[in-house]
Amino acid sequence: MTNHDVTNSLQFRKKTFSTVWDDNSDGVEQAASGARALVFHPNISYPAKNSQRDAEGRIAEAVSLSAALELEIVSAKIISLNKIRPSTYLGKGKLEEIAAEIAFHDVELVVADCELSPVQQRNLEQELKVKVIDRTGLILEIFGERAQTKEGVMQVELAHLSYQKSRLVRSWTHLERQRGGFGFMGGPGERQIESDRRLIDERIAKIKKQLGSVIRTRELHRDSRRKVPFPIIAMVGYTNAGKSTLFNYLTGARVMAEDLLFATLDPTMRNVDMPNGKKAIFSDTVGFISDLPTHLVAAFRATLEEVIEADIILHIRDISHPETEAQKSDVLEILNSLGVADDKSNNIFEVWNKADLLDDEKSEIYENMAMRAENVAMVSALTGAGCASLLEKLDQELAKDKREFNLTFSHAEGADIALFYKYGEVLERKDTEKITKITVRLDQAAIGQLVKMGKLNEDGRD
Ligand SMILES: Nc1nc2c(ncn2[C@@H]2O[C@H](COP(=O)(O)OP(=O)(O)OP(=O)(O)O)[C@@H](O)[C@H]2O)c(=O)[nH]1
Ligand SMILES: [Mg+2]
Repeated sequence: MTNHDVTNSLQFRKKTFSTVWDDNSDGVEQAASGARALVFHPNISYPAKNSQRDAEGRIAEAVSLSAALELEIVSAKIISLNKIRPSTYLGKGKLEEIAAEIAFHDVELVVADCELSPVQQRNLEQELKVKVIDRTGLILEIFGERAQTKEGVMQVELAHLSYQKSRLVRSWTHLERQRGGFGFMGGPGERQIESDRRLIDERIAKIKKQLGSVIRTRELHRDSRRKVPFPIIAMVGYTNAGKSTLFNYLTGARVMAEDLLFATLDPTMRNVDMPNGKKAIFSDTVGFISDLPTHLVAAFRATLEEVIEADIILHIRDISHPETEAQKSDVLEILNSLGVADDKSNNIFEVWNKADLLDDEKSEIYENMAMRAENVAMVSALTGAGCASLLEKLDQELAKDKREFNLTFSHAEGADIALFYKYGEVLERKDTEKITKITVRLDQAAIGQLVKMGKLNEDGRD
């Protein structure tokens, strides 16, 4: 096989199970959507992990993830385990139980809500005689389906490749299957692994280079945004928290908002007219999830860079979700790992969304808490309740690092006055026959720009 062939076969194909399915593309399409799936979540008694979540919540999330791929879930199970078997993950008894379910429900695919080693995946497939996909594989597939922009597609492919690379160890791999090999007959030889790894590395390097130029374009855009000094408000949050719904409500955009995990992948930005008469740029982006594969976080770093630069990080939470606290810690953990923020960061503002779903009692409790907290607003993105007050609070928040200047202009300086109107918030204006005096509130970005233009110095104007 030539280099070219393998590189092509590695190309991330939309709407396919490229990690788990054979190379029969026709069958792939069919199997991917509507495949009859069994989903299981292993509940491991030791070590107790992530105690904030219970197994019920976990399996519910795994089912939602599977539904996001349009699988037909015919069975969802919590499987209690004392320990993980290195070879098959599950013990013999559990395997038999699952095999019986597979036969009974005519299952075509097993979704394991955990991380499987390549060997475990292979052995499970051999034992159960159906395809097996783990959590990372599942999320990668969803991302692959959602990616719309060139950048999104590249990022997902990058994530996919590093995932594949990490699995090229003494095991049968997708690559080998695609080669038309008899995957179940044993692993590829060392030389084969080496050459696969090299091909993947080459492809990774190529994508990184392409992504690099996208990132530079993005930086140019960001620079030009800085020249129009509107503050940037980056929306982050757990998947399905309602980011896109809120974004659409505030901006009048029509980003896909659905009861679907990872409905949004590619970032979108839009202006919002704030109550103070100025604009702010809101950005909607990919949602987070617990145990987000590190490959994915890394691949989406460039996208999330907007978040790093944001004036305010707007953390949208589904306050009606039974695991809203666990989701919050997951989001903070990911922000932390990206070097964006931690729970002490003072530019995080929480939006408690889906307030309409709370019962009266909870609603009152949360409302009181939100009122006392400085950086919290309770809203319903669906009905719009609380959104006006959210924007007011964001205005106040943005005003925090602003400074007020009292400036005097001659009548010949009309253009300069207009400039201050554009860049800042004119709080007061007095016109006399000879001069105009204004009090203007400027944020740091605007001050920087105006100083650069020679229209302002730290004490005001010359
Ligand atoms: N009842 C109610 N439902 C809401 C509210 N906000 C969002 N939803 C619903 O929650 C689901 C998810 O909303 P999205 O806006 O797509 O969520 P998201 O955070 O953008 O999700 P991802 O893009 O998947 O990360 C949709 O079915 C929305 O209609 C709300 O305030 N109240
Ligand atoms: Mg969304």
